This record gives sequence, structure tokens and C-alpha cells, in this order.
Amino acid sequence: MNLAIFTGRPAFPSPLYVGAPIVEAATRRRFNNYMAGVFERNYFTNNGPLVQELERKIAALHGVKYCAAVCNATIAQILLLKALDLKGEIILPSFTFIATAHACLWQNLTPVFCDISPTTLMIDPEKAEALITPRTSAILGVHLFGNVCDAPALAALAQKRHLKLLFDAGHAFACSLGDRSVGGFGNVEFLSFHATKIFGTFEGGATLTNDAELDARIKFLRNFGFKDYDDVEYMGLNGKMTEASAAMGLAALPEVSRRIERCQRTYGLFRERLNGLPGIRLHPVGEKGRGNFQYIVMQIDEKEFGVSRKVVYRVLWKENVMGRRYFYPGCHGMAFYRAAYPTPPGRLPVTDAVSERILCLPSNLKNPDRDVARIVGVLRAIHQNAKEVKQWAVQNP
Ligand code: T4K
Repeated sequence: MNLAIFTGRPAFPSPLYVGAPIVEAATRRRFNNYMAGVFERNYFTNNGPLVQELERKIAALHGVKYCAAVCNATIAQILLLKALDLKGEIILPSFTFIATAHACLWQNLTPVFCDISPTTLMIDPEKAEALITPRTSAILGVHLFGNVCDAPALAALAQKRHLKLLFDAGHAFACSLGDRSVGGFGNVEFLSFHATKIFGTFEGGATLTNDAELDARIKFLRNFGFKDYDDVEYMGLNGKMTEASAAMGLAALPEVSRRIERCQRTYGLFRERLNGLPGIRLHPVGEKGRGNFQYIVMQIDEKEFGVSRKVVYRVLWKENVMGRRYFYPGCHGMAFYRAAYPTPPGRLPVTDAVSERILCLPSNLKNPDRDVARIVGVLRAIHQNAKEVKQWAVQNP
């Protein structure tokens, strides 16, 4: 049997990750040139010229008036929640990266977790409406896996109930719903430029808004709240982006379309090869607008596939295919939130079910044709040897 759990020989000699895009030679050259300028100027942070240039370009790319670049998306979210001076409760999906929930707590907001749609895997506006109370101050939608959530329905709801509307666009760089780009939905959105994103600046993030006052407040807040050299107007923090991160961003920006095309091609290869394999469903990307294909996500139906996601995940790791369970078990299922903000069992049925089935596949492959064929070969072998694989899992807990 052709599986490492039985033969001891993994399909891939070195691990394949869900992770950072391969940085192109041209990007590396441009980065070195930008950095030469940074050393020439001897100016490394505190709203430098490269940060400002990056902000202009990111705003233009997303068709919004204002962009504030910061050191990461978690800080972007903390800053914008503070800038909006939100209080009470905030409604957000539990099916997201933990930072989305944590950042709310830094503004003393109570997170109220909302279930997701089984089709989009993003916040369900109808379920969000049912969670509104007199203490609710905002709804926070999350655009996941390179798709845009139902922002128009959330906008109608926020307007009807006089709530602020924000979006975590950490996964949605350069994405759109129809022809409406991410960045212009709600009061404000924020992006992540973490190394593992389609557009990365090592660490980094940004807020996007068409509200001049809000943008100005975020920019004060990211610089300790300084109004001028000797006075602070707000309780700010240090959220500044460095010139080195901005250099990386400016160097990578010309490649974003090609990166998306490469990811889309890899996604297409997976779709082709997975076709006909029972119990595996590839999550659609870009069906309602422009997607960025940075995450290749599948759901595994244990009954049809023969083996649970939990076991598939373990076998793939043995094969050096480092899939990730984004976002298992959902924020509400993590120890801290179970203790501090317990969610009654069964209140988030779709989140619970999906987080048991989800698996993200490696997407930044050096040789996509060869690697996709081999990854899918491993999945087929698991399915074909389901009984033995399950026995192995029981014997090797
Ligand atoms: N909102 C959403 C929806 C998010 O997904 C995130 C972050 C945020 C907000 C917050 O954004 P930031 O504050 O981070 O800007 C990773 C990332 O660290 C995190 O940014 C990302 N989402 C999340 C989905 O993934 P981990 O804990 O899974 O990271 P780690 O170290 O396990 O790495 C993930 C994979 O990437 C591994 O397979 C290794 C690979 N990798 C990692 C690094 C650091 C690389 O290939 N190159 C690298 O440089 O969180």
C-alpha cells in the first residue's frame, strides 16, 4: 500500500505548506533597489516615503480614498475599533482567524458569535439580525478564503438597525463582489499583509475607508495619538509600518495579478484531479466577483469519503503535505472563549459542522502539475484503503 503510514516513505521528501507565495526574482530585485533608497535616506519608519507611496497604491488598487498602512491586521482592527469608539457588543462570525475575535476584546467589546452560511462559509446576515440587542454597536463581517461576504445584505441590516459595519478583509486583497471592490464596503475594512497572504510585507496590514475623518483618527492612533511633536490627542499605540515592509509591498505589488493567476491555475488543477473522488468538495472561489485563490479549501464528507477529516489531516502530514484546518474549531471552540464567553452547544451548528470537515491544501507549489497530481494521489489512496487507514488511526492515536 502506497501510503507513508504503512511504507514509512512520504510522498514528498520535503514538506509542502499552506503558506507564503514564492517570491519572484523580479520582486527580490525591486526590493533590494527600494532598500538601497531606504539606507540612502537613513529613514526607516514613522510614516516614511515608501509607506506613503504604498498607501496611495493600495487605495488606488481598491478604488477607495484612504488607506492607512500599519504593522499587521490585528493592530489595524484594534485601531479602527478604537477610532470608531465602539462599545457594548459586536457581532462577528466564529469561523475566522482568532485575531478577529481577540482584537474586539482589546477594545472591551463583547464578541457575539454568529453562524455562517453553509454555502459561502461566511457570516449569515439573517442569523446576524437575530443576534442584535440594545447593546449591539457593530457588525463585523469577514471575507474568507479569497471571497467577499454578503456585504450588501449586511449594509442594509446595519443601516436599518443603526449599527456600524466593518469588514475583516484579511483574505480578500484585490477581491470584488461583482464589480465592487473590497475596501469600499461598510464604514471601514482592513487587510492583512502577513507573509502568508497573496500580497505580503513580511508583517503588515492596512485600513481602507472613504471616511476622511476616520482615516485621520486611525493615523493619529497608529502613532501613539500624537497631534504634533509635543501633544497627544488620543490614547494611541505603536501601529506603524516600517519602510522595509513598505519596500516589500511596493516590490510585490506588480506581481499580484500574476500571483492570482498562478493560484487560480493551481486551484483549477485540484478541481480537475479531485473530480470524481467521492466525499471531497472544493470550496468555490470567485463565483460572484474577483477572487484571489490564495486558499484552496476543501470539505470532506466522512460518510462518502470513508475517512474523517481528522484522520485525512494526520495522514497528509505523514506524507509531508502540511494541510491546515482553518478555522477549526471556530473561535467559540477555543479554550479561552469556551471559558470567558461560553457559547451554548448547538448555537452555531453550521460553524461546528464545517469546522469538522474543512481542510486547506498547500497552494504555493513549486511544480503545481506534479505536486497536485501527487497530493490528489495520496487522497485517492486514503479513500481506496479507507478501512486500513482507519485501523491505523485507531492503533496510532
Ligand atoms: N483576519 C483573518 C481572517 C486572518 O486570517 C488573519 C491572519 C488576521 C485577521 C490577522 O492578520 P495579521 O495580524 O496576522 O496580519 C497564519 C498567519 O500568521 C496569519 O496571519 C493568518 N491570518 C492565518 C490564517 O495564518 P498561523 O498561526 O496558521 O501561522 P503559521 O506560522 O502556522 O504559518 C502558516 C503556514 O504558512 C505554515 O504552513 C508555514 C507557512 N509559512 C509561514 C510563515 C510565517 C510560510 O510559508 N512562510 C512564512 O514566512 O497563522
